[in-house]
Parts: sequence; C-alpha cells; structure tokens
Amino acid sequence: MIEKKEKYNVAVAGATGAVGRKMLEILQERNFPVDRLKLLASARSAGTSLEFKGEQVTVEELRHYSFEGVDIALFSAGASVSREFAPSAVKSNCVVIDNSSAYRMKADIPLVVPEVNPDAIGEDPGIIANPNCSTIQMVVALKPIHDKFKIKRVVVSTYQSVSGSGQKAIDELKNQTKEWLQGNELKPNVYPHQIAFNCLPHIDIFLDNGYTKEEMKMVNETRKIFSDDSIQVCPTTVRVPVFYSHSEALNVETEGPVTALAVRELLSAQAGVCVVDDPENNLYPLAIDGENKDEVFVGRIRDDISRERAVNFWVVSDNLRKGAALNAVQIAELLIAHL
Ligand code: NAP
Ligand code: 12T
Repeated sequence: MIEKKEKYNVAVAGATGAVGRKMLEILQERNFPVDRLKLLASARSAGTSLEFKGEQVTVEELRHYSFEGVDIALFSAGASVSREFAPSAVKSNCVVIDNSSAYRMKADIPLVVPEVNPDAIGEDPGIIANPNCSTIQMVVALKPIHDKFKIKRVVVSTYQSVSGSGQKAIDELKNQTKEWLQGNELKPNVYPHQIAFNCLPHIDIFLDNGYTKEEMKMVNETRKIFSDDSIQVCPTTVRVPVFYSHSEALNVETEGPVTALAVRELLSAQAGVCVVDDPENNLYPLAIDGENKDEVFVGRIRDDISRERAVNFWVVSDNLRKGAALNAVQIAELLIAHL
C-alpha cells in the first residue's frame, strides 16, 4: 500500500519504447504529480536520456532493485520483462500498472478501464493490468450499451496500426513504403509478410483453436472487464498499413430492444467517447484523425438490417494513447485519488 502524498516517485519501465515515450508525454500533459521520475529500459539504451518537463532524464538499466523508493511503476517493456520484474517492484512496496499481457487474466489482478470498471481497482492493489489496446477502445464504446440493453454477442473485425507492435514496426512500414515506391525488393522483418500496401489477418501468435492470441485477448478481457462471462465475442484481428490508431467494425447484438438511435444517444453522453457520425457530409471516424487524441471515436452507427436487436458501428482510437499510455496514467490518477 502506498501512502497519500503531494507528489509520487514514478518509474517507467520500457521508457524508450513507443508506449513508454507516450507515457512520459501524457504524465507531463496531465500534470501528474511526479516527484522523482526514473526511466528504465534495457542495457542497450542505459545512459541515453529522454526529456521530461524540459529536463533531460538519464535512462537506467532495469534491475530488480530499481524500484526502491518508487511509489508507482508503469511497465511497458513486454510480457517477459513484466513477469521477471513486476514482482520485485511489488516487493519494494510499489504499485505496478502493467501494459503487457502477463497478468491480465490472473484472477486476483484487476484489469481496469477507468470509464468502465473503476471499482475493480480494489483497496490495496499490487499489480493493476492495463487491457490490450483493441479491447480498451471496444469496451469504452460497449459500456453504456451493455448497461442499458445487455450485450449478448459482439462480432468484431479490427484494422490495427503498426505502432501497436512498437517502434521497429513503425520504421518497417516507413521503409517498406519507400522501397516499394522505388520498385525495390522488400524484406519483411517484424511481420512475417510485407505490411506496406497489404493487410495481415495475423496479430500476435496463432493458438490451437485457430484464433490468434490477440483475438482471444478481446474475448477474455472483455468478459473480465464487464464481469460477465455470458458476453460472446467473435473477433478477427487484422494489421493494416496505418501508423497510429486502431479502427474496429462492430456488430452488437443485445437482449434488450437496441436501436441505432438509442446507441447514438447513449454514446453521445458517454465519458471518453466522441460521436462523429454525419455520413451526408462524409464525416465518420478516421485513424488519421484519432492520432494524438484521447477520445474513442464512434460513427457509422446503424441498425443491423439482417436481424432485430442488433446494431453496427465503427470505432477508432489512438492505440498508443487510450489503448496504452493514457489508460495507464488514468489508472494511476484513479489510484492516487483513492488513497
Ligand atoms: P517498443 O517500442 O519495442 O519498446 C519496448 C521497450 O521495452 C523499450 O523501452 C525497450 O528498451 C524495453 N525493453 C525491451 N526489452 C527489455 C529488457 N529486457 N529489459 C528492460 N527493458 C526492455 O514496444 P512498445 O510498443 O512500446 O510496447 C512495449 C510493450 O507494451 C509491449 O510489449 C506490450 O506488452 C505493451 N503494449 C501494450 C499495449 C496495450 O494495448 N496496452 C499496446 C502496445 C504495447 P530498449 O530501448 O533499451 O530496447
Ligand atoms: N502483439 O499488449 O502487436 O498484448 O499490436 C499489444 C499490441 C500485443 C499486448 C500488437 C501485441 C499487445 C500488440
């Protein structure tokens, strides 16, 4: 349990990565009460520095003793790093907010989206898990619909940006695009196939049931966040040649008499959601407009013409912000507000 203070000692593990850098930006932007800031990464970037509030902070190598005197640690260095180092942070009396998939489905670990299940955080958390980016933006949009009409089933296809797989993937899309336009041969590295001018129905690893791990995260995390194992989720996750923001096409079937009109009203009043839905003027959420914004954008809200009690809509959000760094910082804000 950490004590209530005016300012907190904060560590960012994976500070040099795509999500870590975004965390620094957001801590700064939201004026999170940071006393000392510790930046941790691998030995590769130890000694380099990153800017925080106009000052250069030196990056240190992540070690088991790195968390002495730290109150809150934001982890975004991958699941194996979280598995190895988060327990050491907890032993140092530090609360860990973990962005990796390592702890999300552990029964005693809260999985939190502040607009959806803030109470799940509990009294004395050690590790709090941040859901997967695709899950976060979907559940923010589903929340008021589930509360009013009870969701039975969601069929979802994702259009996920390359920044979801880190800085190397951002560079790969840039380089492949350039090489392709020059007529050069492309060599895939981060992904198993060319990502420039292509769509890959493959995110994270394939599992025995024929779904990918990313798809099963959407199934299992959604049920855990809503504390409702009856919700059926049928996902297809696809990587597209977009740099930032994931887009999702949803078909949502409910027990109650849902309509597009009701969904538009509910979502217009929902915290963290911005409805952009004016097709006559070609207005609908776009990945390029979602970049660097906090909101989850929803549009193309329409009744399902093939069945009753079902609607379709399109959801866009910046995967590095609401999908990762922003949600983690919002969890930290929730945590300190309740001390
Ligand atoms: P990234 O750009 O590749 O950055 C990886 C970061 O982890 C870098 O800071 C890297 O440090 C550090 N790191 C790697 N191995 C390490 C080690 N052995 N010890 C200490 N630090 C190590 O990846 P990213 O996109 O920021 O993603 C990072 C992680 O966040 C992902 O693996 C994923 O688990 C999670 N993530 C979550 C969401 C979400 O939906 N909530 C979204 C995206 C990512 P160096 O610079 O020294 O290599
Ligand atoms: N493989 O945090 O590649 O579980 O876009 C997030 C993003 C895993 C995660 C990706 C991934 C996660 C990706």
